[in-house]
Amino acid sequence: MTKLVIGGAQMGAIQKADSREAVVARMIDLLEQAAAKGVEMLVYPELALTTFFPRWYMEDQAEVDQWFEREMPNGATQPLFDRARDLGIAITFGYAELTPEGRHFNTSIVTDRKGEIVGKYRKVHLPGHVEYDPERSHQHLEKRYFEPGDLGFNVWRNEGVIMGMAICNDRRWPETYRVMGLQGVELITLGYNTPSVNSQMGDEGLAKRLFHSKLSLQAGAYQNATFVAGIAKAGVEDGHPLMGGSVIVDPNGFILAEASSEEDELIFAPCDFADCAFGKSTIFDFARHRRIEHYGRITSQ
Ligand code: CDT
Repeated sequence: MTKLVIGGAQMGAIQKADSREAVVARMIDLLEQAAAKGVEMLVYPELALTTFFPRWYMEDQAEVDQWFEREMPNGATQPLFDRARDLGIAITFGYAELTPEGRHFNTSIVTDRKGEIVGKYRKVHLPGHVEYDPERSHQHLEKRYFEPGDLGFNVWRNEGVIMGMAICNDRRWPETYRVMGLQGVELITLGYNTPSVNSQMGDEGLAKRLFHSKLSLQAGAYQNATFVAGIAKAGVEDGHPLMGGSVIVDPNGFILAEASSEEDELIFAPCDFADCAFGKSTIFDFARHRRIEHYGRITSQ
């Protein structure tokens, strides 16, 4: 069974005016810090290369498309792939993907330790709304700019570990974890951009939002006997705050490492993937204990 040191590269704010090159330089700095700690796989946030642009209402498609990547790697991100390969660190990060057919997805990729992309995921659960909503304190227009992912929740055997990806709002849905759990997943990586305030309930409070994030990640880990790394983009982006709270969770649901800031910050934890076996072979042995004859409503409505 494999052991890997898993790192989380929480990122602080990215302003609208920040170039891809400047952001990639920050990502490489976090990669160097990770290498110094012996990290073998590093997890970056959702939409890691840009500001969280779905907060901005745009009508001009050319303006929207400037936030999207047409290929991966590309000129701006190649230095990150090169340095990761040189350091022998597998990486996963999120970005906005514009396909050759003109389709728009909120995407993440994962590489092996040689810098080769081995998996791609496109965000399934898109929160927010399509049109400008004057009732909200801020906009969350993911449903306007992306279509729901079309690849499902796949897993890959990468560096000896069965890995899968999810993105931000996916963490709040038990189906996300279970579909990967049914494929034997041992590590789920997930990046997020979560506003610190609820656009429809201003006084909700940061503590409650952090609690719900951890509750989801920890429950998903425990109920599927898998490690989970949930990594934030945090900080104040052009006046709009995003929460931190990045965590690495073990298959018992315990937090192994947790970020303390809303800045660029490395967290890491040595993970022994043999620790997934007990839960998967006992209380969460799905083949023995699930009662799927009672689960039909989950997919029929
Ligand atoms: N990026 C993302 O999915 N954020 C959502 C915010 C939901 S509020 C519309 C999240 O679940 O954290």
